[in-house]
Order: sequence, then structure tokens, then C-alpha cells
Amino acid sequence: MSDFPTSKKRKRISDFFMPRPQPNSSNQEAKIEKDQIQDLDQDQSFLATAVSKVSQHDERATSVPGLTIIPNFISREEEEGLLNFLDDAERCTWRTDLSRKCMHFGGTYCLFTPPPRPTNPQSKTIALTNTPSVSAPPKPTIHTAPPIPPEFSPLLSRFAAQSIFPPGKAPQYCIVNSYTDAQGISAHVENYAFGEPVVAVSLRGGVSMRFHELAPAREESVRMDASVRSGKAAKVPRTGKVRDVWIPARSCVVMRRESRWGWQHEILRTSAGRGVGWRRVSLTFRWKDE
Ligand SMILES: O=C(O)CCC(=O)C(=O)O
Repeated sequence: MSDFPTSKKRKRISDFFMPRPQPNSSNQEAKIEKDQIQDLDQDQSFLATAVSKVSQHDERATSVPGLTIIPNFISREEEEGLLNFLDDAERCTWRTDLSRKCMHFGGTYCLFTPPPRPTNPQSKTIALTNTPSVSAPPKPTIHTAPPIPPEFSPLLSRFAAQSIFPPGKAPQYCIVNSYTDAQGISAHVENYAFGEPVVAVSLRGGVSMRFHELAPAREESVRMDASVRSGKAAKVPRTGKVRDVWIPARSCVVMRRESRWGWQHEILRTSAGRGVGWRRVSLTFRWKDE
């Protein structure tokens, strides 16, 4: 592409938002690009020059093909309203058996109930009553989640007003994740049963999301593994292209095309850059033909 810098050394801030020329094949090490899409609160002027606009409703391109971000998708009042709703035990129930808290709305989900945590925190094995040092395999359970609640209607209306989902389509599924401290989510592609786009609205803390480009898979089973959040997803062949994209608070991330189907995303389990009391809650919306 003619507007990409020809030199590998980046000179201007906008250069950092263009793909770096590919490393030659002898050098397979991952090149990590920092997409410093700053939280608007931190630096408005930086954003104006750093990220290209792709539509009239302020949807901005990133260095992951097909991935766009709409900053300030919701107001602070809406953010607080959503958090109050999600944290209200009378109206919502967090699932607390994973390392992060999460909640599902819409449809049925096959969830793997993880084995109980070790009673002794030093121990890597699980203390079961009759088999003291055996890890219990996760059990699949089908859960029917409550429907998407009316509290999310303003988000759904905005998706429609901004034509984020295809004409006539609205998300029927939403997973809500709450991350604190060093919590994250391992690399995966969203389940292939869902369509395009996959859309995530972020509340509270900004976070860096890491994207890994997948190598074209010859076998269907290998491709399917990319979407499972188990050890298998991490072993799926990748090209080595890695991009770190900053997800600001109150933004909306839209994964289309390559970013939805051909790249895994993850949130690293690290407290680096997260202050005391940091918390991020994401609402990931998905749709499928039914
Ligand atoms: O927290 C996020 O933005 C991503 C969540 C996600 O990928 C998922 O729940 O599958």
C-alpha cells in the first residue's frame, strides 16, 4: 500500500498505526505493535492524529484488519447505570466459578464447569473427598440464560442507529465479563456459530487487548480449536503477527472480517498498567441466524 512507511523505523506518531513491513521469513519472532488508542480522557489531540476515521459515526480503524473502535459510545451516566444494574444482586447474578466474574444473557450456552479450586492454595492438585490428588475434568453443562434485559435496550438502539449489525439483525446473546486485579481472558476466536460482527462495549477501566493472527488452517478441526478457550486455542498455528490495541472506557469494539474470523483476541493476565481498584466490565454482543 502506497501510504505505508517504507522504512522500518517509525518517525511520526501516525506511523505507529500502520502495519510494519513483514519480518523476513528467517526471523519468525512476533513483532508486537502498540496501538495506543488512548482513552479520550487522557489525550484527545493524540487520538485526532493517530487513528483514521472510517465512518460518519466516529468509528475508527485500528491496525488489526476489520477491527474498529467507536470511542465514547456511551456516556458516564449510562456506564454507571449499567454497572448499578449488573452489580444489583436482586436483578443479576454473577457467575463466580471462573477466575473472573461473568454473566450470560440470551439463549443457551454450553459451559464447562471447572473443577473445584484446591483447598490448599499452595497445592496444584485438587482435594477431592475420595481421590485426594486427582484433577477432576471439567463437566459440560447446558445453561439457559435469561433474555437480554431491557436495561441494555439503549445499547441495542444505538447499534441499530449506527448500522453496526447487518440490516434486520440484532444481537440475541450477550456475555458480560468483569475483570479486576490481574484477571484476563485467554486467546480465542469467538465461537464460529455466531455471525459478524462481534461487538463489545467497555465499562470503567481501559485495557490493552492482544490480537494474534492465525495461520490459514488446512483442517477444519484445527480451525475450530482456535475458538475454544482451553489449552488447544493457544496451540493453533499463528503467523506470529501480534497487535496490542488499547480499548478505552465507554468505547465500543467492533470485530468484523479478519479481526472476527482470522485473529484471536486475549486480555493478558497482568496488573501492569492497572491502578489500585482497577476494574473493567465488558458486554460482548453476538448474533446468529436462528
Ligand atoms: O472482555 C472482552 O472485551 C472480551 C470478552 C470475550 O472475548 C469473550 O467473552 O468471549
